[in-house]
Amino acid sequence: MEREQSIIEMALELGFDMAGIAPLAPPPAAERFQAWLDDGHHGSMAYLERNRDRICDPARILGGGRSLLCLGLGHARAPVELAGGGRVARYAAGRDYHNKVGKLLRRLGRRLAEAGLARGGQRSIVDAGPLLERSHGAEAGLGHESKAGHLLHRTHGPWFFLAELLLEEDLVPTLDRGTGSSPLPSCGTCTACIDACPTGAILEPGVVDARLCISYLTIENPDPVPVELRPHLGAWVFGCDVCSEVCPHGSRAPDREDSLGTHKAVAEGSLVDWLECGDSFPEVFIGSPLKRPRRAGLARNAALALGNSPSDVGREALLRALTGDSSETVREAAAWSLGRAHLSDKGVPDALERSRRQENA
Ligand code: B12
Repeated sequence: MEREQSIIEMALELGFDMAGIAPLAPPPAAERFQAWLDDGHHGSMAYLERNRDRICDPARILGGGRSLLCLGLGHARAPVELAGGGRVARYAAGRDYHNKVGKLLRRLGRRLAEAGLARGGQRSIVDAGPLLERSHGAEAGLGHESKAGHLLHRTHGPWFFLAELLLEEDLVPTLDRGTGSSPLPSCGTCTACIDACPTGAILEPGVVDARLCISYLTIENPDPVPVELRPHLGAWVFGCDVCSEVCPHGSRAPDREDSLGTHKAVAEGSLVDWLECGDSFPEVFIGSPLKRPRRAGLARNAALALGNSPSDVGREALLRALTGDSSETVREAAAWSLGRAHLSDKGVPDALERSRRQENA
């Protein structure tokens, strides 16, 4: 059996849902990526700017690297909602995928080396590495680039993670060998994702302005969420799945809830718990991707979501956060939510006035 075919079969046997080979060369979308950075669409994600050169020329990541084994793992599951309200992006509801996929990648690397299929050095990357994963994934035949910027797979639609093994082995790219999965039909005239995005973050097909994307605003952005965008966050407290949910290509994706499970903080927590978790944050969210925005970021998001879906218990928690939270960003988010949803409730205008004076003192 050919070396390339054996490598791909080994990846699938180990549990990946898709695998393909691309050259370890500049990604086809390198120019689009540079333009995206130049336009400032990355917001405060400085690591993308810092890694610009390596992202555009990934051979620099592994000196002597020749090939890129691109892999995908499905993560579709039913919508995830906290008890009492608050939505979490589906990929983040369970254990941290970086750990699971990272382990799988390293195991695959070891097996390939043991079988003599990948000699020399290798490096594994999941998400955080300096690589334009979707562009390489498309080149390796895993799927088709969508108007929302996703890579769409024939079966999993947008609901899969990408990961890569950089190899020194010189391998024939999947598409050159004519064995790549047949390409998906393109988005065609469908604009469901562009139309549905609550904040208009998809500026044109394939161009997402992260600064408007709810995923960025609730996960990566350490600052206050711009006031005009807050109502559009709705119930999203971590990430957003709207552009994936409306994509017709995702409707047949197999359910993978069991793969990462549901983290206790999601299964048993509420927006109020998340707003008030305080010093227990590291313990409560251990092993979960929800740690990414840190305690104040997640509490800020919970405060805003409570303002977008008012309740009595939410109002009491917001009043406590208004004066008691150690983060100015959280206190300010609580003030906004109380002003938006509870201004006519007894005691709220006074509490807001007192806190305004305190903040200005
Ligand atoms: C930074 C980042 C973000 C940022 C910016 C997103 C963005 N669109 O650029 C924010 C925080 C907003 C984000 C959000 C999400 N992300 Co993200 N993110 C990344 C990261 C780390 C880098 C992406 C990047 O460099 N963006 C810059 C732009 C220029 O690159 P790009 O979007 O990949 O470029 C492609 C498209 O724009 C498209 N394209 C460009 N022009 C055109 C023109 C046309 C006509 C068309 C059709 C397409 C097209 O082609 C480009 C190359 O393939 C990658 C991991 C990685 N290392 O690549 C994950 C990654 C892209 N994210 C991922 C996920 C799952 C998400 C979310 C769904 C999470 C969520 N539920 O909240 C959302 C989806 C939002 C969206 N519609 O993009 C997955 C995507 C998997 C997949 N099947 O596509 C990745 C690959 C992580 C992973 N390892 O699985 N993300």
